[in-house]
Amino acid sequence: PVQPSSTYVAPQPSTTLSTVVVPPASSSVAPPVSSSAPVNPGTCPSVPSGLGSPVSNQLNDPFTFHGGGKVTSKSDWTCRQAEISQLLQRYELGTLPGKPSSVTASFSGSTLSITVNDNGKSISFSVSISGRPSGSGPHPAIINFGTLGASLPVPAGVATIGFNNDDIAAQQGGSSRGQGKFYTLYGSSHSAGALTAWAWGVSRIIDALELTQAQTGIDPKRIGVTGCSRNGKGAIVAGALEPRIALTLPQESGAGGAGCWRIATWQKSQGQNVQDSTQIVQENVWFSPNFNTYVNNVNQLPFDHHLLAGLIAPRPVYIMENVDMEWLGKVSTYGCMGIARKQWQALGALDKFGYSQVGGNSHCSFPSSQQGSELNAFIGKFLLNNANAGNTNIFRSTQTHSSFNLDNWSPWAVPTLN
Ligand code: MCU
Repeated sequence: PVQPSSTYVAPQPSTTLSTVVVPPASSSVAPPVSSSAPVNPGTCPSVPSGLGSPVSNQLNDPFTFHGGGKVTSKSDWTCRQAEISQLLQRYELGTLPGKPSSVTASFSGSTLSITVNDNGKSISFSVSISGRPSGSGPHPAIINFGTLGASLPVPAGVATIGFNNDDIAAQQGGSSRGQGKFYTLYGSSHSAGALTAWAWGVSRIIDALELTQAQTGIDPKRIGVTGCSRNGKGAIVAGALEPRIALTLPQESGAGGAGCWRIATWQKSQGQNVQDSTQIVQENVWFSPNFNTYVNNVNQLPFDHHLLAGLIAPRPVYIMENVDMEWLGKVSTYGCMGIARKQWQALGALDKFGYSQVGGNSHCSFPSSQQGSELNAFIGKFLLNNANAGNTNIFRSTQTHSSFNLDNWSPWAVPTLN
């Protein structure tokens, strides 16, 4: 039987209190990295409007604000994350809309149906929840980008939520720009690229899980997100833009995901056949059209993807890459994530950062060498609440990468943030 719908209605100035369903506590706290949070919560420094000085042959300093001040505390870090989110949205990803005016959800069989009203329009989409553990729970779940099962093995005790991300924003080459339900709500010329639109969709799934917890048995505070390749780019961006994601698991996301633009450009100058910013915007609509202005001069960007990953810190992340895939940036993901890791280091959270690069497997077929002591440790510890699930401080590649020096590319100091 169809369960009764639950509705979250964001407080509107004109809405009387009696019609407002109070949002769950978790969503009433302004998330630090979403654009639905105030641009400058509290006492954060204002974000200068310009690009700032170019940064060449190194990655931008996570611990210096765009305006020049130093990040010296955890509360500074929260401000810096809000700033980085804003800069990424401005120059690369496009704008992430804030919380919609209403989200309604119902659960029937294994289908969670979600209706979103915003901007005077309405859309509906649904996700399937498979592998729900027996027992009342609540149980953790992993949102998988794509309609089929996850490319990685989801262990028992964890449900899988199949998210048809292409339904929210198409990714069928340049001519698919502005197609999908996100653009039905916000207009086909909205600045958001597909990655941002998908992150918005993930947020709506979590809104719906918060509303239907009694029916689904899924714990909205223990939600992981995964996807492989282009959908791995989606997973890392969702983890970055949605602070309610408890575990981010991007698989072989490569260029535009765990890779850094500057490192790919440098690899290309060394004659390597790696996907770079100039090529990626011609292949597909993952990024905002705003990004086109910068793809020929990525040194101008006040960020790179180590800072995209840093929006997740100190939440847990486990990044899987393939050492055989030069096109996907075997060096650019190694370097980018090796430097991203310093943000977890500054926060005393190295046990929540994993980067693992192995080979011998074809693209998106999960290698068993990453399963027992790595993936299962992350899922066990951070979704199944098993503190003894294993070591989750991982940084490894089966290749030496002697041509790339992590410290030369990150000459800035790493503070201890308290
Ligand atoms: C790794 O993601 C992409 C890559 O960016 C593209 O250049 C390539 O065409 O496709 C990859 C992918 O999504 O493979 C399924």
